Amino acid sequence: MKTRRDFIKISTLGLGGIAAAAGLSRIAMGSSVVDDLLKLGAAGSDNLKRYPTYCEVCFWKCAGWTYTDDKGKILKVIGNDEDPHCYGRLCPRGTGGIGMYYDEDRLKKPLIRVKGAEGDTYREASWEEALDLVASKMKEIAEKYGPESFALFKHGGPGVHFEHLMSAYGSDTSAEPAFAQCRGPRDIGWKATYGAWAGSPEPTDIRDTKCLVLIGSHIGENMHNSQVQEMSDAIDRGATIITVDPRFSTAASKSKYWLPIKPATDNALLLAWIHVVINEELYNKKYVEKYTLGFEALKKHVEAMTPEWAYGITTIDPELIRTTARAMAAAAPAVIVHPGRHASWYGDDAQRTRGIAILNALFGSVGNRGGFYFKQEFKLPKFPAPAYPEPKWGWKETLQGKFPLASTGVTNELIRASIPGQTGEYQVKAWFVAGTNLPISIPDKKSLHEALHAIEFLVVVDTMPMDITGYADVILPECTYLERYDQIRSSTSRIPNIALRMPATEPLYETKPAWWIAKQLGERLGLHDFYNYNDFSEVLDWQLKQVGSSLDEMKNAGIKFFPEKATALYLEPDQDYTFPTASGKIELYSSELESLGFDPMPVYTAHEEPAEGFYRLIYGRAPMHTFSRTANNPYLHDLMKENNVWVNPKVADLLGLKKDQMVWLKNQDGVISTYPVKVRVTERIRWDSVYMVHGYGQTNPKLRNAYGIGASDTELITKVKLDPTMGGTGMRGNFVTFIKENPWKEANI
Ligand code: MGD
Ligand code: SF4
Repeated sequence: MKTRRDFIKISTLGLGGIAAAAGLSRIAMGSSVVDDLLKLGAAGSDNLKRYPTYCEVCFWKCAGWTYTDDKGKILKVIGNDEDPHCYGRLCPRGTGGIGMYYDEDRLKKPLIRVKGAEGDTYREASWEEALDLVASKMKEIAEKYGPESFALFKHGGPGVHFEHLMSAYGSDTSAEPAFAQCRGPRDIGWKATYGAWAGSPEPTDIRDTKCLVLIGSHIGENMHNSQVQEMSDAIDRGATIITVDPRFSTAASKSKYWLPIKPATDNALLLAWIHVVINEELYNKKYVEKYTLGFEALKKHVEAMTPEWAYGITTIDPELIRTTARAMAAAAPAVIVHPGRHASWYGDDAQRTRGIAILNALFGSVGNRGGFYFKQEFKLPKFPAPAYPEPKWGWKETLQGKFPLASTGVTNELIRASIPGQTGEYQVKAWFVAGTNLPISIPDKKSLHEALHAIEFLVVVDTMPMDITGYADVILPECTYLERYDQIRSSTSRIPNIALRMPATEPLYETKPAWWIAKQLGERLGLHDFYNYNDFSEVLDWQLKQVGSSLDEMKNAGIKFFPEKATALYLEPDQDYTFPTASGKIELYSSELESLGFDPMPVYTAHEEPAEGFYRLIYGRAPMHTFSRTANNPYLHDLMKENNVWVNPKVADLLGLKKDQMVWLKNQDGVISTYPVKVRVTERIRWDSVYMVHGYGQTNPKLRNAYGIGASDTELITKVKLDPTMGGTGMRGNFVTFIKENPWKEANI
């Protein structure tokens, strides 16, 4: 049955034919995008103007300079030499960020859904009409159900502007996938141990480390800039790299030790490592005694968790477990067992991070050079505005008492709260979506579709006609990060610093910045007091002046450093230090977890195994793409057009699969990938698993580069294991098999 919100094609009404504005069209196939961009940028560089920005292509937020020629045409974006996020060099994605600006498929005008007997389409609208419609719907929903039932899903730059709008309107029913689909479980596990989130960027002192342990965190493919640069330096300095991954990843290829672990068994390896470190007395006795709580309980807990025990679970040779534990200890405290980033794998992910956090504590790496530094941050004062109204309920109530450690909205639970009858009185009725492509980023498509079908109104703010826009009632086109002001970046680092993003040129087409869209809506809702300025540059200038800077200064410098806070980066020998946990100590044994009914120390739980003929689906990143946001970027698309599915040669032989053969993947619930994907036969993946890069398989034909190319991992993730501590969606318990003949022949896909 077709539903009102079935995915529809965006109407072609008036949308085609606008060529890339400034003649910087598609770079020839096979050329190096970075070289070409630099050549373009170098031409006539005497007349170039530069404007500070920070990158939006991923969330490392590297600061850089956007260069334009004398006609205002954007030529290149390069790193800011002073910036500790990038050390003057953007990654390929950041360099190709101008492809977001030049993408001919960009959203260009506001669009409003039009119902029709043949199916729905979209028509172009003026900003006036589109904003009036959204504001009137917001008023209607607030009157009928209360503002709390209007939920915000957000991610990235636009998020903060719509968060302000929704808070002023009376709703804190909001969430972003960076929590429950990404690093939430990690941050909760870290907090239970050290009292604070690991955060972003993670305070890993890779620059000075002697040993870096990557357990499912594939730095190098997940191109977090300064981490990659520091890791490369560390390798040159002879640091030991240990990589635990069922796949011979790029990081594994640079490692002294590769532990090709059986997927879903990492907790057993961590516990065995802890066992060795304690049993062989390799731990930092002074540190453990001074700063930790629960050592004796931990010792007892891991007594039987020998490398031999772990071997039966992980398939890792016990001697290799011992050797790597000793290598870490030899480097301690300059050792980093990396906390990872995308951590929502198996549903016991906060506990896996606890294992990682505990191991670091035994080595004394937190607060020591070459381990983890105490992060420094600089907070700007908030621009004056009235207090937000107190919502009657919000994201927390939608959890209905579950997930007690969730400290921010849980996307999947807001989706559930949008399906009638699921959360009683806490019923979400409408969505505001900004900067997140939910159909590609949230697993369990069935629930997502049920929710999309049930809600009364959906407004999407995006730069591109991504899959989510196809469900919207109103689409509002935001300009790209190169064409707008946004909030000041004030992320954590070794030295407190801030960075400015400002427009390098006028927005193309009829696109507008998020701050402008939010302000326009706020004013239509009568929330004038929350928008006491004409232009967002006034907000930034006011904030900067409170801390002794100004917009003019930041326009010239791009980035500014402030003196270190009272807390130094590292502990002094024998220094007293209070960690922000309830006990003031690093909690090897967590009474908080225990009091909430969770294991106070991490345990190994066996996870479901694939049925015969099925292989565990694991997914990850490529250095030239970020999730789905770069899929259509002309420059980055040229660098990597499609994903492929990695298959071990033994499996390929068994099933008669050949290199580059197109296959469809079918999961344990009978869901078949919409599009086929090429087979890559490689020893670099274990026989029991297959691997693919996330972000492909876009279904909107308006994305002319990305449409129908590669397979979507998300659509095959129909089963999720929720982390009971915080609601994260463990996504790696799905299994696939191969289909060689087109299963969609009759459907003509
Ligand atoms: P994207 O798919 O890149 O990631 O989830 P999302 O943030 O949803 O979608 C970003 C959307 O923002 C796109 O529609 C893009 O066009 C839009 N956009 C980009 N720039 C702007 C802008 O300046 N303004 C506006 N308004 N919109 C913009 C990421 C999430 O996905 C995360 S953080 C992780 S770690 C998870 N990874 C992951 C995975 O690896 N596999 C699977 N299956 N699911 C995953 N989900 C999670
Ligand atoms: Fe941009 Fe690359 Fe930095 Fe991410 S790591 S913010 S994509 S330059």
